[in-house]
Amino acid sequence: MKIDVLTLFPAMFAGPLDESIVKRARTKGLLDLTIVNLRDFTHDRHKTVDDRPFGGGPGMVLKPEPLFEAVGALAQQSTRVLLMSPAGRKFDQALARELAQEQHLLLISGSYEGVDERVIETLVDDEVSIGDFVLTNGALPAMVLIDAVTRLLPGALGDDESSRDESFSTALLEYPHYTRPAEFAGQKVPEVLLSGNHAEIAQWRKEQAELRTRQRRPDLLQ
Ligand code: 4GS
Repeated sequence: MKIDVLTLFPAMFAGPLDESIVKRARTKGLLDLTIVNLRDFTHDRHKTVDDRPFGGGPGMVLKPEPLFEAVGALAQQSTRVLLMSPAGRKFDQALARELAQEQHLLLISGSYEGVDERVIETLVDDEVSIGDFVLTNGALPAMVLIDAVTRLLPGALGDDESSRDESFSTALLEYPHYTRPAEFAGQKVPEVLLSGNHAEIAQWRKEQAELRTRQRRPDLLQ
């Protein structure tokens, strides 16, 4: 899969995408990721990407010209162009699975008050929100999306990492996990986990996952 990101803050992307599973997916050639500076698509001396909103009001708006030029240069017929925005479709595991099927994603990481509406109408296939809160720009949402999508690419997870994902653990919250020591600061690990009875352990974990989901996230059971 190829993912291009258009951003005003390319330096924000150094780090999160150079570690762990995303790093390995890139090294293996499963993910071809390019961070592109939107300012590279300006032509004036000041590399202007934004301007004041028509009609007045606070904040600045991303100008259409650099975005039209950038998307024109980077997108193919098959490219899915996504704008990270709180006004978008809520990002969830189902959307991550859908996007993991695409050949090419072009993520526009919004900034400031917003993006000229003509960009959204003409260039953007979907707006995507990572949740109902306001961030300073769309770089973190883009990285969240890339992380969730990359781990779904075939071959991205090791056997150990992926087998767990197959089970009910995606539809329900995870059961509680414990490791050694069997007693820590007076708190004991549930006896069943030390029993060696794999059928009973599986049953206990299933019950715990269902209990937790009912108590904490009943919406997941709807
Ligand atoms: C989100 C979000 C976001 C909104 C960008 C204010 C700068 C900012 N983008 N999911 N302007 N939540 N974007 O907060 O996607």
